[in-house]
Amino acid sequence: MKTFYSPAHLAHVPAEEFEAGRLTPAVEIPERAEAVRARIVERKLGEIAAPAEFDNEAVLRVHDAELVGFLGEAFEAWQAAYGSKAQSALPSRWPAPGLSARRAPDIESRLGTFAFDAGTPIMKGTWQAARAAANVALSAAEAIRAGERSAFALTRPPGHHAAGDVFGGFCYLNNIAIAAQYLRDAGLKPAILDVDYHHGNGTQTIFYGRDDVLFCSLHADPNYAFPHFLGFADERGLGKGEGFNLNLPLPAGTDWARYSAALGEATARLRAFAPDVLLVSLGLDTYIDDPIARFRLKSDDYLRMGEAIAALELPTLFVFEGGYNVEMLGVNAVNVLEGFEGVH
Ligand code: OKP
Ligand code: ZN
Repeated sequence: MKTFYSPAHLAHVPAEEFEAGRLTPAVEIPERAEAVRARIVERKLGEIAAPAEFDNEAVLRVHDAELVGFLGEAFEAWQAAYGSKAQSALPSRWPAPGLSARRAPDIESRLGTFAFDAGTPIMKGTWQAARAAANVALSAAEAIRAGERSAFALTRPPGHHAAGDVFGGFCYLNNIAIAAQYLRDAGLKPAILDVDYHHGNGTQTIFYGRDDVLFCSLHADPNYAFPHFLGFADERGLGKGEGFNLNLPLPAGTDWARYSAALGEATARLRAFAPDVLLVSLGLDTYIDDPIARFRLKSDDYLRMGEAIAALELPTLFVFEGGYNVEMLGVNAVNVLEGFEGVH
């Protein structure tokens, strides 16, 4: 399987996030993608290619121009307000219901309007990294469009929490949604399967009113897990999109027995949709020793996951999302890809 990868992610180095009432060390760090890259090389999974440059048009099919413009200029505006030592733009107030999101020009107002959490810093290299990740996903999508059976977009930062007009959850641009829309615009019928531990609220929101892109997600129940405000089982889509969004929230402690049963429900829905192409939001934070999550999948389970995805017999684009146990992240991610390929 061919992997697409850009070193631009190395310049996006979050230091801290605001979590549990204090600043804690960041977990969405460059070592994550590098661990996966090293394992791909070690296992000789296939070529690792640089992405092509895509212009903003493909990004703007999914994201508002206002959000894209803001992400491109936020760091400079932050330093203009707080000085050159201020290295992480993080919001600390939001236009909650009852307040008005008028998008005043100052950086705090704009940050609070466009971000939905305080865990997603905008730093010097953030925009370049996020934009390169979109190119990585688009390049992998183009490979599939041109006839490849599978491809892996080794994207960082991740994307599935970013919606058309907001960013958060370590995500700035929704890489998988941009890739899915690109394939849709090429005349294909895409379905998205999100196996990250966290609900892909951004991806859901982007396609919620549509019947031409199916979104299926297995994730930690938002009653106890991030992103808290979306991902419930009764969210089934809106208008003509009704029935084209499937959420399968799962309890803390979910192991492979429980997980694979839910995966079976998702694959049944995917089959019924009869897509031309499958896109997988590949998060590995379902791992038993993930530092921020509460599922109990083991490394071998990821081989089974890859096999279950391969059984759909669709051209498949894997897009990297979360997973924070850096030591096992490469093994777990590549296990899914090797399980898919039947090499193990
Ligand atoms: C991004 B991806 C919980 C921390 C919550 C945001 C998590 C974003 C996960 N202790 N911070 O879906 O892996
Ligand atoms: Zn996650």
